[in-house]
Amino acid sequence: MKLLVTGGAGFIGSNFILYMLHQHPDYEVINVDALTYAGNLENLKSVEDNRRHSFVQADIRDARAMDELISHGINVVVNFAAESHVDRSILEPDVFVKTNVLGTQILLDAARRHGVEKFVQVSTDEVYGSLGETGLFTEETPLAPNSPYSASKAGGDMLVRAYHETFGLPVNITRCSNNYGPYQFPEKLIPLMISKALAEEPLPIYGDGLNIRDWLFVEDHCSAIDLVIHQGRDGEIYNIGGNNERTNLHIVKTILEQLGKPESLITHVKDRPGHDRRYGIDPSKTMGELGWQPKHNFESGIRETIVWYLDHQDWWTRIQSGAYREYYAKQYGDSL
Ligand code: NAD
Ligand code: TDX
Repeated sequence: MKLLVTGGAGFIGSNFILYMLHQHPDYEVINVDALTYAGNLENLKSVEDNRRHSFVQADIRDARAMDELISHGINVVVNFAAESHVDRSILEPDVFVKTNVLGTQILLDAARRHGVEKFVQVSTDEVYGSLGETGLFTEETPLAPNSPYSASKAGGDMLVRAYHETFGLPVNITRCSNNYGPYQFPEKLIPLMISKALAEEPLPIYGDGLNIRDWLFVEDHCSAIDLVIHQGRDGEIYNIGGNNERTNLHIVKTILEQLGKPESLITHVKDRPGHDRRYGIDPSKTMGELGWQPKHNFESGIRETIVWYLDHQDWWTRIQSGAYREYYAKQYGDSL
């Protein structure tokens, strides 16, 4: 089996490549990534010499490059490549549409031309919008994206659906809740707060901090995608989540407590515009049809993650360089 993994130098993509190479000793993985600010080949250092993994630096918006790559006997495409950070989509929506919508369409076209056996679109619960105090997102929940990021992911999903209906391309869409774990870029809530707490800098909580996210350890997301590749019924959507709803304040207090830092570091800042209040995934279809079960509970997963960031300070301090600082200057100006 030959897999093309897009965005394989990012957080989830790199965890997925490590997982698949380990899980399937006869699979070959071709990793295509443009190496934007979020792509980091250091994540894949442990498979540098593995002959079943190869890396190609290219952009999914480059139709010629994607066609050439997929023409070489690719069985499965798993599309992780995306602009993934909601706050950046508020500052600069344009690249989100280009990569997440147009890039997806370019991949779909190449997959169709070369008859791939499965195209898996890695999407997000954010396409469903925001929940009230009760209820969960099912695969039938209408799409109601609220940020340029989630709107662009919903646009990509719609094209995936259309290529199945119109051209019979064998596709699946997975919609996962918030991931955490090793190699997550330190702009996302958990690694950002770990790095701020260690530096004893203010921890910026948007609004009242009572927004709820449904957290899943990244390896559990990878195992679900593996099952979707092999057992997903063509054209179906699969929601992925581990029933771990927590408020942002709870997450931040857990991190501070485990690092032995004071809660006085918590600083409430201006709320994110269009900030979704609550996400919660109903994973019963994925569990029932594919037999998926997450292995990590949140308490042990967050402990493991904090230890990983403590042990890999080099990894994230190197990232927090020039371009990272420029982004925060735009995001907060002088207010923090
Ligand atoms: P990430 O930002 O860490 O990684 C994205 C990767 O895509 C990077 O390596 C980047 O270089 C690459 N990339 C960006 N634009 C590209 C382009 N035009 N061509 C080729 N490569 C490009 O993101 P992540 O958190 O690993 O998310 C991966 C996927 O999973 C995304 O599609 C995201 O929407 C989805 N997702 C993420 C989460 C989460 O909690 N992080 C949850 C659900 C779904
Ligand atoms: O500094 C912060 N302060 C804060 O209060 C940051 C970065 C975030 N937050 C809040 C906003 C959210 O309610 O924490 C929550 C989580 O924020 P992010 O880590 O930015 O994640 P989120 O916006 O929920 O989106 C994530 O999950 C779904 C990923 O970034 C997406 O790619 C994925 O689709």
